[in-house]
Amino acid sequence: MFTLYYAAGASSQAPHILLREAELSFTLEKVDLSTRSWSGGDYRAFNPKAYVPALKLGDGDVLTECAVILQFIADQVPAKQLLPPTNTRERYHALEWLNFIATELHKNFITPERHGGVAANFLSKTLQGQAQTRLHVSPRLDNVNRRLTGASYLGGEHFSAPDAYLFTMLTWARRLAMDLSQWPALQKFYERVGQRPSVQDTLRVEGPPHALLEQDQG
Ligand SMILES: N[C@@H](CCC(=O)N[C@@H](CS)C(=O)NCC(=O)O)C(=O)O
Repeated sequence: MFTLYYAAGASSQAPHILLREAELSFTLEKVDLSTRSWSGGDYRAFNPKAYVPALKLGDGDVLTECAVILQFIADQVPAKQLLPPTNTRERYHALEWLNFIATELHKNFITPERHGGVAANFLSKTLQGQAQTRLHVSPRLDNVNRRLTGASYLGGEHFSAPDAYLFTMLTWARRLAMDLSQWPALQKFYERVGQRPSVQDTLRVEGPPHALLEQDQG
């Protein structure tokens, strides 16, 4: 049994989707990132990095870092091919995507602003910060759009772990008012993946993310 520590609409959405794709048994613990607390008290006492996702394993061990948690989940159920087998060229290309999404998309979505002096990984809540984010992220989305032109998923025709991560990044793009129709393959991917039962269940269970308003400096 696994426990996923998450916040609505945060990067933890990707492992949430993948746990459902994997049909693994898991429970959810919601973390309030503004107060860094959860039903068990101070979240930092549980995860000193203070961010989500974190995945608690059956033996009490805790895994962090989204791209690694996704690999762990996929490797629990090899038959579902949520990642290609190890030591294959396809596996390395899948890892290439996980790394690209983590370092080129995820990190570039995170604002350099520091909210109220608190160093935290959040999307920008100011119009200026959001404009800067769009500038950084757009050329990276061009690259993903190129890959998806003529392919249904990042690995080809089969949904796999990087697709869950990319989907979450595209929800962020939309929250930052980026019009996905400028990337036709990305737009189709977003609609295709958004129809998966795992994604619909995840979105329903998590509920809406915090709104990003200029005046909301939380
Ligand atoms: N390096 C981490 C970053 C995770 C991250 O940015 N989490 C954000 C939500 S998407 C968060 O929890 N921010 C709150 C904070 O930094 O205090 C990963 O790849 O998992």
